Order: sequence, then C-alpha cells, then structure tokens
Amino acid sequence: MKKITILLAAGCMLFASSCSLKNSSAPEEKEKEEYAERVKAAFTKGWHAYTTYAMGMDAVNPISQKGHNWYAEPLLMTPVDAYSTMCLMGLDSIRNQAKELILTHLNFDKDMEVQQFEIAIRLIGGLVSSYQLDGDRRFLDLAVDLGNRLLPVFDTPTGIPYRMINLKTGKKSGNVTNPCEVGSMLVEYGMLSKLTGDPKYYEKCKRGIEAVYERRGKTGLVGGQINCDTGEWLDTKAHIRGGIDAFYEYLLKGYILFGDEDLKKMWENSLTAINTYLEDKTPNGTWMGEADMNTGKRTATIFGALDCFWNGCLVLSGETERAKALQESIFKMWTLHGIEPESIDYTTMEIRDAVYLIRPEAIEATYYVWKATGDRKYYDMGKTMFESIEKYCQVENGYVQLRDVRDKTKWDTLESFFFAETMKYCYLFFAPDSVFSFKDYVLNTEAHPMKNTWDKDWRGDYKMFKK
Ligand code: DMJ
Repeated sequence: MKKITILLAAGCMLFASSCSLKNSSAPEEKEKEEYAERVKAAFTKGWHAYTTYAMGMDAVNPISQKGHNWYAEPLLMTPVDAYSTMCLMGLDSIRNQAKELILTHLNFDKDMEVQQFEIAIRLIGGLVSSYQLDGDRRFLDLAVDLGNRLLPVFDTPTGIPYRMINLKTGKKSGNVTNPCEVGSMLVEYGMLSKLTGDPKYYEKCKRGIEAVYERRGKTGLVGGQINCDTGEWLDTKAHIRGGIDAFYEYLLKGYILFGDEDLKKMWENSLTAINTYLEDKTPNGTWMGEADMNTGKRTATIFGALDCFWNGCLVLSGETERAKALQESIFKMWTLHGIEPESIDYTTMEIRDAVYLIRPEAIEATYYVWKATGDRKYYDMGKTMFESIEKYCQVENGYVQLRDVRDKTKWDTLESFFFAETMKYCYLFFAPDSVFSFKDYVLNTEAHPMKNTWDKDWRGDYKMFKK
C-alpha cells in the first residue's frame, strides 16, 4: 500500500491536469513561448560569457572578464553542468560547441584532490545525463572513469565515505563529513551501476547511507557532522539545509528511480520525523527549522535558499498541502527584498545571510508545486522569480551572483548550477510539455535528468497509478 502512496503521488503530479483542480486562467501559449525564448536568451548570454572569457575553465567571472578553476586544473564544470539544459532547450549550435569541448578536453587523470560529492553530482550526474539525452557513449565512458577514481572514498571502517580524494593517486582525506556528502551520490552511482551492469557503485554508496541511517537519533533524524572512521556524531543538530539536504532527497529519488524497498523504508521514516520535528508553523507561516536529533528540541529558526528543495520531495511524496503551505513562505522570503537572500530567521523575518548565489531551489520548489496543482498562481511566482534574476543579476556581459540582496551589489562570479539548474527550472515553466516529463525522468540534485532504461516493469508499475 505504501508503495502505492508514493507512486500515486508522483502520478498525480505528472498528470496534474487530470488529478487536481486548476485555476481557471491557464497561462496563454503565446506568453509561454515568449518567456521560453527569453530564458533561452538568458542561458545563451551566460554561455557566451563563459566561452568568451573562460573557455576551458570551470566557471566565468563576467564583470572582470576572466575565468576561474575550482582546483589546480580545470574539470570543465560549466560545460558539463550546462549540457543537459542545452539538450532540453534545443540549442544545437552551442550544444555542439560544448560537446566538442567536453569530449576533446575533459580528462580526470589529474594529480589533485577534489571534493567527491560536488564532483559526483555535477560531473557524473552531468555526464550520465548527457549520455542519455545525446546518445554518445563517450559521455558515459568519462562518467565511468570518474566514478572509478572516486570509488576508494568508500573504503573506510564504517562504510561512510571520506570527503576528498586525489583523482590520480586515490589518496583520501577528510574523515569528518556530513550526511549530504555521504548519500547524495546514490542517484549518480546507481546510474553507473545500471548502465554498466556493475553493482559496485550502487552497493558501496548504499552501504554508506545505511551506516549513517543506522546511527540516526531518537527522533529518527540524522545530525550535521559525522566521523567516517568512528561513526561518531560531531554535530547533533538536525535540519534539511546544506550538509544534510540531498541525503533525504536521494532516499526518495533513489527509490523512484531504482525501486529499492530499503530506500523507501528509510525515506518514509525520515519524512515522518521531518514532518514531526522540523516543520515549524509560526505566525509568519510554515517553515522548516532545526532541532536536536535526539531530543527533538528546537535549536534554531533559520530557513534559507537551500531548504527550498524540500518542496520537490513533498510533492513527489503526495504531501501537496504541506508543499503549498511552505511555498507561501518561500515566496515571502523571495519577495522580502525583491530577490532571495541565502537565509533568514523566520521568527523575525530578518536576514541572516544576505547573498544571492543565483541558486535554483526556490524556483525548483515553485515548479514542482505548479506541476502538482496546475494552479496559475505558482506559474506566476515562477515568472516573478525569473524576472528578478533578469533585473538584478544581469550585467552587460552575462549574469552574476549578488553580495547583498538589500542593495543588489553584484558579486562577479557565476556558479555552474546557473546553467544546470536555475535556467533549466525557469525554462521548464514555459517549455512545451513534450520537452520534459516526470513520467520519463528523475532530476538529480543538480537537475540533470536521469532515466530508468533497464526496468520496463517498474516504469509500467509507475504508470499504472496515474490512471
Ligand atoms: C547545487 O549544486 C545542488 O542543487 C546541490 O544539491 C545544492 N547546492 C547547489 C545549488 O544551490
């Protein structure tokens, strides 16, 4: 029955037009087409900044007209993160340019230490998705090479992975980690296993997740920091923001993609615990707070840009009413100063961190609720968010982040997730239905579409509940 609940929920979301009441004034096709073109133009402008000033590097600094790398040598973060969005947008000429760059220049045989989680979600995720959307096997070969280089992080006494690894030597470091950096590679490693037929990637990552889950607190929640050699918690504060967020997200998405019943159990228990201890209904609206993982006692009332991803999980799990309540708060936070701050104290509505890193999660949240409800109001929220980015983050040579949302001071840098996620979610609001469907894809935490191509029965099962 429980399986039915999740699948039915996802089904309702995919077929919102038949399962839910729609606001009568549906967006006009002409307006959607115009907005879709504007989003593509914004993406293309950002890409031109990259190719003009930072070609071959990881990311661009549009104002100073240069680029930068994460590590000593580039790993082509921007092109790899951008490629799946180019495919969905049908931007063929820049797509060919990015493909050529990736396939001729990307090489992981580098004597440098990298953060395995960030590399996995952006590069393995981007390459696997590129393979599935484009069909060129060389994308998958690169992803497998990278996966093999990262895999030794899991060889620890507990099975909980190290944070860092040298791509050439395999030397690991960083035994203090967090649940996000333990579990948020499951979708990517699971895809490697399914597409190569070698279970080792999925099994090692799942073991790390189980090792953290087994150590959860009395509330059922996990904490903020754990030692991967001893399994001891170093921070028992539970929340859903950065450091924990995609640990939970991947229990759910892993279940939807791979049909693993163990993940379903861990997800459902976690969802109950989060709804019980972290959801916070206040006079300012419904928010997600922080609590001690053992006592459940509230430890902070901070909500931020990263927490917004949670609405996607709520919608996929059929918790649409909860998602609608949280969506009101997300939009309130977005409009407080015309564009979203990194975090606020939701009891006072005061800013705790004023930057806007051009993050996607609020737009992602809005997109899921729009698809789940068909209510025009959420489509309009999406339009407002895109317009804010146009107005405040656009510069002559591209798009940048903001140092302070109050005075809109620019920050001369552009993260690769602008291309992978922020622009993709903006585009999906306005794109024709044929471009993307949750029926076919699960979006990884970097918004790279992942497709189950191996289990027709599972997808058939999935479809059955949408009638
Ligand atoms: C992205 O790299 C991913 O969405 C990740 O899960 C969280 N942070 C950024 C975007 O804000």
